[in-house]
Formats: sequence, structure tokens, C-alpha cells
Amino acid sequence: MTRRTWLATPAVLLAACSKKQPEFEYGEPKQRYLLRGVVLRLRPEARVAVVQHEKIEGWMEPMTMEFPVPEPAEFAKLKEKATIRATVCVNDLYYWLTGITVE
Ligand SMILES: [Cu+2]
Repeated sequence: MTRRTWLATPAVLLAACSKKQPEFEYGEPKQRYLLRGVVLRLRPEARVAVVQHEKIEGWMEPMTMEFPVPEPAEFAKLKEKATIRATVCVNDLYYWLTGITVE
């Protein structure tokens, strides 16, 4: 995935704004995958974690990439160098982490 893939598009923004309580600005997830990986770096100002993840069955080969973690309580669980399990939520161009557990 490239950084470009989660830039907002007008259609997505409209969809998000038309709902009273969207789960996040990204809308409702259409797919969910299980992730296991190591947190390499945190960017608290953007609530983004750089995660070196194992193969994500049905979605991605092993790689290092950035994941938004929109929920503050979820982001607060993260520490650099921690091994985590989480759910990757995917909604078309957007993906983010939820359901984080630290091993
Ligand atoms: Cu990846």
C-alpha cells in the first residue's frame, strides 16, 4: 500500500458525513483481517503506527507500513518494539487498526 491509498476522496467524505455516527471518518469496515506484527515507530500527532507485519491472510504479504489507529484508547495500548495482534479494518481505500492486544 502507498500513502496515496488513504487520501480522502470527495465521494468517501460525503458518505462519511451523511451518517450521524460513523464508526470513524473512514466509515464502516467492509473487510476485516487479523494482523500480527511489531510496532517500529509511533506518530502520536497523527495516531499512526509504523508496523512490521507478518503475512495477512487474504490481503497482504509481510511488509512494513503505516496504519492509522483512530481510537485514542486503542492507540494508547501501543508502545514501540511491542508485538501486537490487531484487526485490520478495510473500507475501499481506507484501512485502520482496532482490537489491539499487546503480546
Ligand atoms: Cu502491508
